[in-house]
Amino acid sequence: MYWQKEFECISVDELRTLQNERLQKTVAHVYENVKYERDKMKEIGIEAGDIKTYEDLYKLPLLTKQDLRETYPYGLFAVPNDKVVELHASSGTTGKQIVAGYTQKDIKIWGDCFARALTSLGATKDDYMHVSYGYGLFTGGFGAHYGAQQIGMTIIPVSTGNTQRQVNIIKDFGSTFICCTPSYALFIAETMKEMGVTKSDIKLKAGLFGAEPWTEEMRKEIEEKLCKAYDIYGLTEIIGPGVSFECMEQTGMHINEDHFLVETIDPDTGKVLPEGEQGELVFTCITKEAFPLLRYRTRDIGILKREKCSCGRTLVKMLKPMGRSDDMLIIRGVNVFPSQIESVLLNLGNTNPHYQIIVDRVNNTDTLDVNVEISTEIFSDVVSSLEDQEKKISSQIFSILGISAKIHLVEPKTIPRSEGKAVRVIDKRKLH
Ligand code: DLL
Repeated sequence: MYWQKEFECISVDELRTLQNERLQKTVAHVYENVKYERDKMKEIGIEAGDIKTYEDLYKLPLLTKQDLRETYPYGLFAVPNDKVVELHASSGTTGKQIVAGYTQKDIKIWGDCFARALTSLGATKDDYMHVSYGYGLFTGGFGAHYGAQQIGMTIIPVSTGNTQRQVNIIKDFGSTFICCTPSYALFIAETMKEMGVTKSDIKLKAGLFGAEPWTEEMRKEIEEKLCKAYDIYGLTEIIGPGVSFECMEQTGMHINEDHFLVETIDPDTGKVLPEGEQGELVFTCITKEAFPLLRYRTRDIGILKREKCSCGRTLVKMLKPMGRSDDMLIIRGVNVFPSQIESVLLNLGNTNPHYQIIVDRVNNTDTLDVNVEISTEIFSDVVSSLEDQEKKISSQIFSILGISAKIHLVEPKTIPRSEGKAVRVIDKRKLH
């Protein structure tokens, strides 16, 4: 099922024409209304009229989080305040928050983007949409809400927290779709088990999970314990959730390319890479009015795949982001993404997907410790062989990453749960 078939299944030629038209219009809008961007363009000797097609994109300067901080809070807004109907923000881990503004039209576009994700999974107005993303400045709750609202689904805006109550609501209200972070989905499943609620007691058909990286192994766990699990991606700076979404094929997320142009670049040199090569994702908004960022560097590392999808959509797919280039840990010189460690843990079975990676520096040498919860059954059964298990995990990590890690198997429920994005890494090194 499609929400806007004419755009989701558009031919590549038609798409390019549409993108070029929209790009020209947006660049002109930004050039006219955002002094900061205009100055940046002038500095390198270009003006709006120089950007005519998709191929000219590379001429535009790249925008970074630093530019957003320098213009905090409204310096990159392209419309006056009376046209802005809503603000969202992302706190990030360091520095000032990023503030994004929306006009009424931008909100409609956002809703359409999320509605495409939901309809691709078969959602209709007969469905009950359980939203456990946080409502507030975070874009998760409202993005899911606006999408479901456009479809006419029955929205249950639970937001985060009070997980037992969430389980009761899922069961009693008959939620058929759910949205939350993948780590919270597992927490809900765990709570269900404790409450004696089984999968057959609930009606969930599918969940749209995102806002943090997650692995195929984690998908398997969620599907076993809760419902079919689909990925959804986005970031506050571009629009929020719905920049791209997974269809039922589950082989990557279709980017809503009629709204957002995508490039991959080499994160070190900024050079544009050919489609299909792994690199940093860069987005350009071509329909937004209030906060239309041009060539925004996401720091997310991804791969683009343009191929015929069995769902009929022609929109390019991005493979699950492997992590962010700024979340990447460099441990004893080796680049490590937390998701690589997660894969090892979940592949081994009998560990829970609850873990924390602790990096420190002792006597000028980086140390890597991983606390991992194991299931209750295993913990009480094999206490004597815990050490063997720890060694096994450590040697797996060594064979994949080439660095040694100290593994600590810990009792179930000792690693703090998060209702939003999980905190997977504690870096105690004072390197910044
Ligand atoms: O997390 C928007 C969102 C809400 C997306 C709900 C999906 C669902 P921010 O808080 O600005 O916005 O964080 C954006 O989160 O740059 C990625 O690093 C990461 N991220 C988002 N979705 C995914 C995903 C929201 N599906 C940052 N897989 C992005 C991996 C993701 N990482």
